[in-house]
Amino acid sequence: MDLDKIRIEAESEIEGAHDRRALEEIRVKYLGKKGIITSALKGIGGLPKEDRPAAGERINAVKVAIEEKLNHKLKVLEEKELEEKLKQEYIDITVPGRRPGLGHLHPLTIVREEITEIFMGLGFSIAEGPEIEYDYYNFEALNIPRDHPARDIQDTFYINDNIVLRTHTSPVQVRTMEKQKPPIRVIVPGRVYRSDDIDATHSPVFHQVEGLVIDRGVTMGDLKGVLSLFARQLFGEDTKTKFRPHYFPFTEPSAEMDVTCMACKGRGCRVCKGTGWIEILGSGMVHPRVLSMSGIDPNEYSGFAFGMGLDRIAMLKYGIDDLRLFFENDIRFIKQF
Ligand code: 2U9
Repeated sequence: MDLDKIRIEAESEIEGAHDRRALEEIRVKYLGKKGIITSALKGIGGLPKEDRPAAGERINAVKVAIEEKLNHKLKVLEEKELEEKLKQEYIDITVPGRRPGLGHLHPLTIVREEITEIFMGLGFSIAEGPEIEYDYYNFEALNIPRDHPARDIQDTFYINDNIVLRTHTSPVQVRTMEKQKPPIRVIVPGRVYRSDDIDATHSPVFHQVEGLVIDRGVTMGDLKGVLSLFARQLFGEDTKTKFRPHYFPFTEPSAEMDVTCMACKGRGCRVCKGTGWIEILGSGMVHPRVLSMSGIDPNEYSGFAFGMGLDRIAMLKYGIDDLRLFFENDIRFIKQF
């Protein structure tokens, strides 16, 4: 048996092993139970007695050499495997992160906040109340009797005889008057409901901002001053206002306020139908009967109230021609504001 040849062959096989499995196969081939070296060692017994020690020594030397070579190669392969694994798991921490998509305020939210900010700057606080409301707060307490056309079954969503979906945010002011002694300065933004068919300017759900001021000696002059200042802050300093007499059951006298058309600066255009003016809100001095029904003495106190459609104002401000866009939640629309 040519031990040198075995050693050289084993060493070259070890050198050529590409992975740990191949290396293990080589180990079994030479050093396993039935391996070449193991068999050689077993074969020593068959030699003449005097040759055995020398043969044993030579075979062992080859065994040790192969073992060392195997161990060395194992280390090399383990290092190579680790390196490859690390290369695969490498994370490039310098790659710019992926920005999560940011949300965006709805145009109605933007305009609502703008309006409430203006009134908060004038000392108003924000009041809120239920959208499902008693008939009493929505109608009766606002001087809208049972037979009033505003109560028409066609306009109002009735839950039952006594409960409705509020048709305006006014019941919140009634609740405020019951709870709070004057002076009262509240602004009431909220969702309201009317049984309208849907088109470019109507929706069964829409939004209002209403306000109420009550104190001793409040006059129509205060109403005009506050609402004109509001219009100038919302639409720009050179906005003019005009008050036209109107009728509401809950205010007396009542007036609608027009502002110079924001689309044509008052010159006359399609938006203002050539008039140069746009109607923006309703207002009036709170009806004495409304005050007394909520426990406020009309001989001691007076006040004014106003109401505006938030959807309509947002449409005018941004030049949106279809109300339905507000409710469709198309991100391409929302993102423009
Ligand atoms: C109380 C007393 C009085 C609220 C008012 C209006 C005039 C008004 C409309 C504008 C367009 C509603 O969205 S709209 O259809 N509102 O014109 N609202 S005065 O008056 C009140 C409210 C509460 C206790």
